[in-house]
Amino acid sequence: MNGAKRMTKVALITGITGQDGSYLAECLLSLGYEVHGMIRKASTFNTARIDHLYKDPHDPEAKLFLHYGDITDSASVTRILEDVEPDEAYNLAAQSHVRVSFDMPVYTGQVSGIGTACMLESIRKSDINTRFYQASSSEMFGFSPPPQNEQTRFHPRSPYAAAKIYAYWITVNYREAYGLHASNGILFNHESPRRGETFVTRKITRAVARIVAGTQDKLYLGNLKAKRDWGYAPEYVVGMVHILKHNTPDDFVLGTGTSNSVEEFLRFSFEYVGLDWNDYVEIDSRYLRPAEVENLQADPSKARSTIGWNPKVLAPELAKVMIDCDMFRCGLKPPDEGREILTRCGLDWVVEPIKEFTGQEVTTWRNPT
Ligand code: NAP
Ligand code: G4F
Repeated sequence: MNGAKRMTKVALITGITGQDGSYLAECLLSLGYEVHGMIRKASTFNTARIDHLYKDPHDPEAKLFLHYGDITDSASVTRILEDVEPDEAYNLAAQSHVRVSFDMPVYTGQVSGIGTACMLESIRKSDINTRFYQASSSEMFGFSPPPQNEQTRFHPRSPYAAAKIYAYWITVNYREAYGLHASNGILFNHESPRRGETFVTRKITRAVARIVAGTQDKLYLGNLKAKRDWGYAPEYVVGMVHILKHNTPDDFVLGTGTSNSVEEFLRFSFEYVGLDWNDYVEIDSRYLRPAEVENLQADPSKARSTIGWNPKVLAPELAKVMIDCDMFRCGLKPPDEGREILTRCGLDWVVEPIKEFTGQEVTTWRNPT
């Protein structure tokens, strides 16, 4: 059986090419794990966020291994699980864009909902001793008023949220029915310089950099009144690891406990570079959603008291970290307060793999836990 015969811990990450997958891979590698990731076959390269971690598998130093698969293809899921025999499996794969889920409701259900059942059933059948993490979402709370915690009623407002609620409950079900060590991390929004460009924070910070660079005039957005509990993604992947280290499988809300509107995020992003957002932002109804989640704010007290997880970076600082990085990417000299913020928060182990940002070719991490 896995685990008993190995000295090195082995982790499998689905969604390793995404924002969280890349930070989680770095985090686990820095903790000495051998990390395996499922990647999708695409006609173009989709590994930009993890390229700096990859070494040829023939290199004796290689600790990161990639496997082609798809979370909806149970044959590939089973093959990878049986080959890797992970001690820990982190299921981060998803169609994760809420607005897009209204355009692709069936596909979103297959990937973000049924995909989780594929993983769990493969683990159960193969009898591998694996701790399982499911990337659940605060979006599941939907209409329920804040603060939201593990007891708050789910009321989905999108096909994405409905799919994630299925995934949440199938994870609980496999824990209760088969005794799997299966846990849900119910994560509130978390962002970073690696955030996809179509999520609102990155859309804003990228636009700020481009406006300063003179390559963009306007920023078109949807609902500015919606409020979110925005945290810093590298802190959340440490939370994921803590959730699986906890000997009792359980469900945990991770969030900062604070909340800001999109309009507030706009204000402090533009103010960081001395601009007024009102001069640049226009509303475009194509970015409105058929149903909206208006107000998310975590009550993370269970995670704080049970697994000792306590995030430090709040939205105004997060915006600065992201803008610094987006300005470097545009070839600009940013205000550069981000680095100091991360050091003050004890997060100087996170270094973006952007040569201009760090002066280094690759990410270097200290042990993050
Ligand atoms: P992301 O950047 O969109 O990454 C999603 C990952 O899933 C990518 O690696 C993507 O691969 C992969 N994927 C998509 N469809 C797949 C399929 N059919 N088979 C295998 N892999 C597939 O998302 P993220 O922000 O890192 O979030 C990670 C997870 O946490 C997601 O499940 C998301 O729903 C959940 N979550 C995120 C937040 C947040 O604020 N970030 C909050 C709560 C929950 P490609 O690169 O090939 O597209
Ligand atoms: O950045 P968003 O697209 O994130 P959203 O919908 O909250 O979802 C993210 O967080 C979830 C956790 O709660 C994750 F589960 C999910 O995978 C994803 O990571 O939108 C945030 C808010 C929304 O209210 C949206 O209506 O910003 C509003 N918004 C306003 N204008 C916009 C825009 N969102 C986007 N993406 N683009 C706009 O132009």
